[in-house]
Amino acid sequence: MTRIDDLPLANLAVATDEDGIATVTLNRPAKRNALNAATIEELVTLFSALPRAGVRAVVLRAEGPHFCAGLDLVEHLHAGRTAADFMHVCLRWHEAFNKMEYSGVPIIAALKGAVVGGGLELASAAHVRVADVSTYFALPEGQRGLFTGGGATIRVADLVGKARMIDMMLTGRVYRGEEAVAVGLCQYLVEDSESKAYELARAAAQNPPLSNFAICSAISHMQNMSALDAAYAEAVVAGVVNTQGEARGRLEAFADKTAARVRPD
Ligand code: 1HE
Repeated sequence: MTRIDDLPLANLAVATDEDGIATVTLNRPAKRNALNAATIEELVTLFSALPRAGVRAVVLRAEGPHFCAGLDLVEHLHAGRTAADFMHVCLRWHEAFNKMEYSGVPIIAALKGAVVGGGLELASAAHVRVADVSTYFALPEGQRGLFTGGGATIRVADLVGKARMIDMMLTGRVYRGEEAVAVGLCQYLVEDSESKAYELARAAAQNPPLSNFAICSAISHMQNMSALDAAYAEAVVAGVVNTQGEARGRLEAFADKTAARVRPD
């Protein structure tokens, strides 16, 4: 088992509680949690170790009033990167965000303030997004003379569709509130995104880890497959998950009528 609480992190902070809920904090509020190269390396390190750390769910939150301002534009300005250099920067972003999306551990993002550019790419690598009334989403790359490089063409397009993503990038359109929920940028809009994120993380943590592993990795993998291969992979995954010991006890509880029934609130 890997210990993640002791990892040498500066731009992130991590703490795990006794229920196995890890809190990962973007901890660069003076720079609005802009993603510099060092922060991306910390995300790679952390999310490489996290699936083997016995963590049952993650709340991804931020210090300060903004979730994340995206690419560190000042670092990028001064770094004098070549095209090849920036391609490698993007590959590290992909490494970090793929580690998250395919981790097999539920990641619930507690959003607030700006979730823009690379900040939206980061949020879209989480499995559930919870916004509050201060949260707003944008892809200002076009206005900055840039293009997305952290997976937005895959994940944001997947959330909102190609036409909306192109509109956001061309015109700087900002989504917030109920409209952001309606277009798929977030699944919840609440007063307090952090407390809702913990509530969701604790609910997810009640599921057997093997079920969550399948939910938080297999669905993403299957989206990369042909329908025929995805159906085959689904059968294989279900064969393993649906015959696990932890399922048996839950099925017995249903059969003997001690398990909770599915009801509307
Ligand atoms: C930054 C960054 C940043 C703030 N890189 N340093 N992303 C953007 O285009 C968004 C850019 N940021 C903003 O629009 C605003 O900063 C915010 C709306 C997020 C916040 O506004 P505000 O008024 O609270 O803060 P501020 O005064 O603009 O910034 C405070 C400090 O944070 C300041 O540093 P200081 O040393 O002068 O105090 C800013 O420079 C710093 N800061 N945002 C660097 N993004 C893989 S490709 C991905 C491509 C993209 O992500 S493009 C979208 C980039």
